[in-house]
Amino acid sequence: MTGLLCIVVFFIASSWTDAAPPTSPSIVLIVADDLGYNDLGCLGGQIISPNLDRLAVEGIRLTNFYVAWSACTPSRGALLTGRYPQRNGISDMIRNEAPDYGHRYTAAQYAATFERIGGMDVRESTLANYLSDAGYRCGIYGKWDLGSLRRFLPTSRGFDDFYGFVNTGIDYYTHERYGVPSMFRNESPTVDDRGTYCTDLFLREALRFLDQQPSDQPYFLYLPFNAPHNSSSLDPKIRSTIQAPERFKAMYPEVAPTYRTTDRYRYGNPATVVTTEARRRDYAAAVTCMDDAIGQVISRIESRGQLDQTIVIFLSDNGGGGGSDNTPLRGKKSTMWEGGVRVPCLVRWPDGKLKPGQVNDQLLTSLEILPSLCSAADAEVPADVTLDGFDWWDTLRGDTESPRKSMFWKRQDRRGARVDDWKWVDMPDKDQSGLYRITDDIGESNDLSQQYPDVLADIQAKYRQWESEMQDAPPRGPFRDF
Ligand SMILES: [Ca+2]
Repeated sequence: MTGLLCIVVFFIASSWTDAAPPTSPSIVLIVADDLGYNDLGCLGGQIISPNLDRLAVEGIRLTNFYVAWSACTPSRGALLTGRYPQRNGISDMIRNEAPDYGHRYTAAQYAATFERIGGMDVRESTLANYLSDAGYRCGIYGKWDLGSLRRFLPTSRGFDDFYGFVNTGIDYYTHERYGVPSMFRNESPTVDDRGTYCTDLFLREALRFLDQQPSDQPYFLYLPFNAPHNSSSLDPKIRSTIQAPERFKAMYPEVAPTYRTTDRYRYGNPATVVTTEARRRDYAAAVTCMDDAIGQVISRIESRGQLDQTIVIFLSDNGGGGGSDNTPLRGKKSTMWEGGVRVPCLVRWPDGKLKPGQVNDQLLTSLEILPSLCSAADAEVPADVTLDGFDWWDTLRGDTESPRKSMFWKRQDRRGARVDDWKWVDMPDKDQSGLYRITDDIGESNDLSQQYPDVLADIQAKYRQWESEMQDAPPRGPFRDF
């Protein structure tokens, strides 16, 4: 061995063994897809989730926590930019609707569809950009959902490493969205792992990322699972459920029958679909499998002796959909009811002086996550970037009240607002609207718009003010005309 090589080997070896721990906390941001408000053991639900329960016992559980949109894509865009969907430009879904009616694209057709060419405006910066500039190594394993062209992919948005799917939903085994392959490794599509359950793949990649991590460098591990989103398969037997491995299904009571025939299937023909009971069982199994994967990630960090220095955040990207339990909330994914936008969130960071086992009922949102993580990481957000949230650590430590007094939602014609104790919902397409004192009526059952016209007028005025602020913000693609 030459002298130079010896020195290099010695240097690498010492960086693994003797190096000082990083001075900034590492970050693990875990996102479940369409998890119900009541769907973890620690939330009182029936689903087996010992690892997430442990996060709740050792961390803080947020019970008054909202995401910025009631479905996948804009919720993730807002999470990663710290900006309202209407400000960062991802104010609707990046997807093709035709597969919902059974259409199969040819490759040439698909290449020209919005699902393929749409993406988050390249002028937007992500949490990974800021953390990367602060010296973090950034990896994402799971659902990206912010564009599949090279300029939109995670490796163009601050991440060093990516393995996952680019679309808004997939079949858990084929990794296709309605027949279209969706899995990528960095900038390249891959079908190498076709046939393997995707939660297992994201776990495999997350562990690889951790094992390759120099012990003296902080990291950002973004782990957005597909589970427990509905399977995006054209096969009605698969599409009507949430796929899960047999060993996790076996942890729940057997259900029979598993299938039924329906003449009201979306493609217009009678179809064999999964029964409601089987769907709930499969959903639960998919959540338990995800929980198991999260447990293995936590164990690996623990075995490196760095768990208490690491910030671990878990949330759902929107309210529960099919198979979920949103009790006691009204409505589900896609709606402006609490069941669409209020989600479970857990935060663990002992070194950040977060007391274990706390339940925090302050009004907080996913817009707070980027500023909080950048603050903890000492990562700089340029002054000309308008953020819609704030650093939440003092609120989580119980030192201050949440500065947030309002939150607004817009999904096409659907509008929603939370101002102080009140919530306003307006969904003309469903002929549903109302005003609720949410702090007394979490289930949105008692419409007070007749009794409190002044409150209604005030919340609507604040909504219009927010809408006009979004309209006046520097415009971003792809949905706006500018
Ligand atoms: Ca979702």
